[in-house]
Amino acid sequence: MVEVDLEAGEIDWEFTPGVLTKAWGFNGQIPGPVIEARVGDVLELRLTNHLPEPTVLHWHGLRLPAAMDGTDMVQRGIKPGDTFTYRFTLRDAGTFWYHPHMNETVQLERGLYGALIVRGPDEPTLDGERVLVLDDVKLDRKGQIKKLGGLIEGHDGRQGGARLVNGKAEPALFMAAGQIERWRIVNASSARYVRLSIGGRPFTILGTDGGLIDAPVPVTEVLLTPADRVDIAVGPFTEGETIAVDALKYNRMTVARARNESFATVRVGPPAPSRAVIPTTLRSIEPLVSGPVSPTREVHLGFKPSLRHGVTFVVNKEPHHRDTPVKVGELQVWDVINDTMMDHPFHLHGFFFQVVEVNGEPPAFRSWEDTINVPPKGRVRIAWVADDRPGEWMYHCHILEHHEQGMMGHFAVVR
Ligand SMILES: [Cu+2]
Repeated sequence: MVEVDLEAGEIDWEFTPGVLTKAWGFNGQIPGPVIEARVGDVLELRLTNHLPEPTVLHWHGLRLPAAMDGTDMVQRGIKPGDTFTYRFTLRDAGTFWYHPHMNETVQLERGLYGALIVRGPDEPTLDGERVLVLDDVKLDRKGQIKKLGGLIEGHDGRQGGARLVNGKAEPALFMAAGQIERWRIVNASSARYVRLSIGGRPFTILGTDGGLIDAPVPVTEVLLTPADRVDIAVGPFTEGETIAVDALKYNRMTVARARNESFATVRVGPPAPSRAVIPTTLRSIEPLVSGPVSPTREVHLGFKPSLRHGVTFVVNKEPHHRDTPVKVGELQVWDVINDTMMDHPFHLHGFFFQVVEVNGEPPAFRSWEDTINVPPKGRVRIAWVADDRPGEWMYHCHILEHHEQGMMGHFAVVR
């Protein structure tokens, strides 16, 4: 059993050196503490709310009972001063995260989020591991969190100028020469897409949302939408090198123009021996779908005119769409169709899916995901099977402003 006490409350936090910002954190820090456990452990987490408003805690990516999913569908908000205990078994290895699922555009922007690491029996051996939680925050001239809102923010989602790694703006990361590290990366941004580059150097994808992928994939960049996770093997580098960890320009068709931006710098120190071994097979992932298949439903991500926002974001033409039930054990093949001219990260609660096709093409590798980018006017086919966890579940765009406006669907899983 892993027991954790979390207290959500107001804190003064130094996002940028020398400036104290009024923010919200778990246990006085941003991000909240990294929760570490092993597959099969029971997590018992007592959350005490010292915020001036109610909150609930969602366990992003975890296969848990519906009642523990931490949304306003399955639980009442935890009132200021109250404590709620979340208790569930950690069934899968991977890099997950926790964040409020209430007034998210405020609660996440102010700093309420943290990583949850679950280790399996067969993890690859690397020389070190770091958890890097990426975020951005929009500060005013006094270094305080800027008031939320406005038409552009409602459309683009909120993107801030201060780019944070583990709650600090553009930090230096110190690494020994000659070593290969495992970086577990979480994108906790409200809306920012991070097209991650490590000085243009090659690195290796080991895992995504739902843990290890089937085989390591060498790349020079990887796209993390809001809520995405990726595990990568980084290095080896040479003593004295300075390497930029950047988000390369990614045009997700926003009003604001995309550009290259820095998140951190790697400074390479004296060499240390390496014992890193990355096996050629990481895990066996059986495909849920082989050959031609027709979708069992379509989920249309769209927009509608709105007086308040200019446009408002919806699913199947309605905000907070009520979708049809999903039967336990029945193969789901969903076509998630983007009817808009901008990208949307689609997130399914409580269950992993496989990506079958993106715009008709199979994905580059086999993986389990809970969040996938749906390109403008694009179509992503996913496959998944609900295991026996009936209850109320949901899916939504993970650009928090779009989610808030109603780009989401509720559905029941039934026996
Ligand atoms: Cu969206």
